[in-house]
Amino acid sequence: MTIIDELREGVIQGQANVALEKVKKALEEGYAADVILNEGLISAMSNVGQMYEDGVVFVPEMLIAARAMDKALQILRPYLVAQGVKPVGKVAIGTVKGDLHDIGKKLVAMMLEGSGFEIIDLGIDAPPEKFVDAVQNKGADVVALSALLTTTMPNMKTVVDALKQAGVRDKVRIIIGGAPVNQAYADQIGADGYAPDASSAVRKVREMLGV
Ligand code: B12
Repeated sequence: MTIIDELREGVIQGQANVALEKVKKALEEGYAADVILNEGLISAMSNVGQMYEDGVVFVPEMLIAARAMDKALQILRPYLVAQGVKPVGKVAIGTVKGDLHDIGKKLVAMMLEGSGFEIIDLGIDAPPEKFVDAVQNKGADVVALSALLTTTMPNMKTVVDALKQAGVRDKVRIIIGGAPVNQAYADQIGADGYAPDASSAVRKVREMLGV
């Protein structure tokens, strides 16, 4: 078993301290940061995503694995920057105005980050202007909207409309998610797509950007 295999296993098992230690060791052994990212962290998270889809693990295990990945990524990030590894795309993600639920949104953000995307986290209760700003001034390629309440779902459409009004709708792909929404709702409000969970969100965003 190589150090990369051990790292992958640590993330899959959600052992943050193991993941941290293995990333450090892999760097000491001379592995390039992008190899550690792709063959260790990203590979582990896509494994976890698949296990979730297959019903082998559930939300808590996925969250714990995502946290382990996140910790390991904090060590790796400066090395990735130094190596000039470019993110595969930039995603601005937020829970729409009026809505304070953030567990699902965080999970989606972590899985996307674990898959090589740069994340602009706009937080909870995010007004449309924040999404517009992320596209206009921060170079977001994708806007990802989360809502958990039937009463805040309409605020997703408000964001789509605000992006249109600001003249940037064509520059960006929009994906929505959260328990009360579905593909039909995405179509209805003029979003580009919907995903039911974090691992399919990664697949959908990749598909949208062709990466
Ligand atoms: C935890 C929780 C809370 C916590 C939130 C804490 C936090 N930091 O997030 C607290 C206690 C604060 C809370 C408050 C409220 N809540 Co609440 N809450 C929940 C609960 C139990 C779990 C939500 C959750 O975290 N699930 C786990 C995550 C992992 O799943 P998820 O959010 O669905 O996310 C996944 C997918 O949906 C998807 N996804 C999510 N976002 C996105 C985004 C994109 C772009 C994509 C692609 C995918 C995606 O991927 C995620 C990962 O797989 C749900 C019940 C439930 N079973 O869903 C009720 C629930 C959502 N809450 C509800 C209600 C009513 C409220 C309150 C109004 C209660 C009150 N009277 O005060 C307030 C509203 C506050 C507000 N303004 O937002 C209702 C909503 C009913 C409705 N039809 O609108 C629910 C359904 C409970 C119920 N059965 O009544 N809540």
